Amino acid sequence: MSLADENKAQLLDRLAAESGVAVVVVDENSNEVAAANNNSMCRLLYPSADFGPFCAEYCGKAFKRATAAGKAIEYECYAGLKCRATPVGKQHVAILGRAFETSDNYRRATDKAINGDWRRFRPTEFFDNVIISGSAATLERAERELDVSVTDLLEGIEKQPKRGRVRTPEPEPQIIETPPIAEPQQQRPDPLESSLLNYKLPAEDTPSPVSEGRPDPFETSMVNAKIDLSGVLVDQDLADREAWRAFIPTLLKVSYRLACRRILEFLARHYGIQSSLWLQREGQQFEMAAAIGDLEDQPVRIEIPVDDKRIRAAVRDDSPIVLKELQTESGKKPRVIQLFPVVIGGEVRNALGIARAEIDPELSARILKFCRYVASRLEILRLRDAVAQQERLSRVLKEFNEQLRNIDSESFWQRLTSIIAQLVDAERASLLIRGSSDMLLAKASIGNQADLSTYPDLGSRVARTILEKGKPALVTDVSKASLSSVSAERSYKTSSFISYPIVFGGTGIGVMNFTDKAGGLRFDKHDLEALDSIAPQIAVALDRIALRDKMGEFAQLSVTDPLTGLLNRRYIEERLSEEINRSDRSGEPLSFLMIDVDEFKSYNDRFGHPAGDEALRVVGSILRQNLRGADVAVRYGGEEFSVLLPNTNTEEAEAIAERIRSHIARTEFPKRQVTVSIGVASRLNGIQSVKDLISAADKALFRAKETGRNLVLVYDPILDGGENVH
Ligand code: GH3
Ligand code: MG
Ligand code: MG
Repeated sequence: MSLADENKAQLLDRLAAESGVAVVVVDENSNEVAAANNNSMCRLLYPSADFGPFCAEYCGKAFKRATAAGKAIEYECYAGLKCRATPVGKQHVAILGRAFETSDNYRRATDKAINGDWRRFRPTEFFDNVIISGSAATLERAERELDVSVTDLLEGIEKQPKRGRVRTPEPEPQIIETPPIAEPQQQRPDPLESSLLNYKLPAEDTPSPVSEGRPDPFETSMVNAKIDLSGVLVDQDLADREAWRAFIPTLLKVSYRLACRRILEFLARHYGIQSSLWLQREGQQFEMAAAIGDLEDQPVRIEIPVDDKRIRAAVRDDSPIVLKELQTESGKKPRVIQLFPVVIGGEVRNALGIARAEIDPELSARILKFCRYVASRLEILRLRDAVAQQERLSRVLKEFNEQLRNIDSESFWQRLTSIIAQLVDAERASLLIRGSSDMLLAKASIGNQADLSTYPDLGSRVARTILEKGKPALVTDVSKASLSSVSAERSYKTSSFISYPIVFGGTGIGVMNFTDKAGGLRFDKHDLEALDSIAPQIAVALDRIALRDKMGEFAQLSVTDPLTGLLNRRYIEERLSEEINRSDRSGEPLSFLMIDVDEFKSYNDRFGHPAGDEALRVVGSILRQNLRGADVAVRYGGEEFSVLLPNTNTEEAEAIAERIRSHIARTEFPKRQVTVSIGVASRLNGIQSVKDLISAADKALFRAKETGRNLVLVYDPILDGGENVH
């Protein structure tokens, strides 16, 4: 490596490390000339025959677009990754990012990798370095770092600066910002609690007449909204103003969730509003962000959509909407909520609900002004928290992927559980795995005083139901849910929990439970979303570990070959049937190689049996060097070997076989050159049994021998069809 190359590599590494995103430099032919912290998804998708063409539409055009624009351009690629391409010097473009900016995009990607088109990639490789970045600011910061010196350095290393060549200017390309593909909103399973109260507009409620001559708050820009707010302050009485001023700084110190609650507490203290709720906009609906007093005890669902004309009318008139309780216990008077929509930047973002039948107009006006004053600050908190949540997801994923490499460590389960608990801020968490005879076994627990493994019939309350249904449960208040009471020694600090199933190939294989959310808060749908984005990876990890444990049992039997240290034929036959079932369940491909040493009889005849043995040992070690984590190499017998390649399609298997063949062919053996012939077979339609798969690989191997040896051939139903070769 030349000095310039070394500098360049170090520089990119530093930049990538500081920004936490990928930094990839491409030349005018879209070749990646340097990369640091590249996204593992891109490493696999970019060169692949099937997905490369999609990448070509995005990163493949980054050079052209960014140089034509003469400045940084941004795009979100088909994989949902946010990228910023910026020219560095005249002959390179740096692509920064390759990062998920929303957990929704990330969830879509994991879904595709586990259940969809990207299933062919090995998940541990695919997710090895997935980058999640909370904000566009990260990319901008990284871009600023690509300063003049970087440009100089990159330009400096160019072998042949193409002087004198005039580049024909490309027509200004249209930069298309692809919005993430809209998917129907996932239907959340109903929380276990059944006692939600529904509030709707009463039928007799008539929309307020639209007042004339007032500016429509929906049209007000952000700037105007600020001016309005200061105007509001001027005619506010001093006590109010002082109190608000003192209150705001305390708000900015806490999380968004807590801030919503603090607002309600302030209203209680300052205006004597004992029962109230704070709603936030989610799409076209209002969702509960916080509640105090009577409304806290009884969860409330507000069913009026944000764009309802009565909401607009209420905004124009600065007056609340009166909502009546839909269902009441018989004989009870329906309760009433006064709902105040709160506009920020010309949009209804929040609403305050007050549980009162009547409200004094003067008080109502003051409260509304307070809400507007406070809501814009709250919006900042919400955005800050959203970014922090992304960053946390990113950190947790990194740790999670690092842990996957320590799969053999004793504390693996414990650490994994603790990492996932951090994601949802749970102080207590447990991981239960379905063992033999469907019993749930505790694999790890965090923050539990009691030893879970001593519990009789563990998980019978909730986890078992969740496992069967395969759908998570979010319980905000356990006392309202129809569950049998929890034994006292478990003494949970808060009344909210999540029970989340881990499903692989349609089967529930485990359950994670989270309780005691930090700060005494309740779990909410954002926690579920965070778990959704990591769940497929947990499933794959669990499945792999379960398999490894099973293999541990195999190891007790005599399944290793003493000469090469590889596993033997007995093992591979057992394992193959296991993997075929697995491939049926998960839909993952599966390939098998049959390898035979060429002309080995003459090797023995010339150099003796011990020399032959030594050569077989070398072949065994070359096999081992060429395999990936989940692959299994065995000595099938004599001078025959075989390799099982889980989650590997024919194309990849052929490439692996070719790597093995050429590695052996160029290795110096002690006596003379040794070569092998390899037959490749994959589980396609028609190949169902272990026997058929082995036989197909065998036939391809036979053809390789006939064709001239030192060769890899893939099973072909036409060429290799017909009678068995043996
Ligand atoms: P080809 O496979 O290319 O058709 O020719 P080949 O000479 O390898 O033919 P074949 O498969 O019939 O011969 C296998 C030879 O491998 C027979 C035996 O001398 C040798 N062999 C088998 N097992 C062992 C072993 O455990 N140690 C040693 N040293 N040699 C073995
Ligand atoms: Mg043989
Ligand atoms: Mg042979």
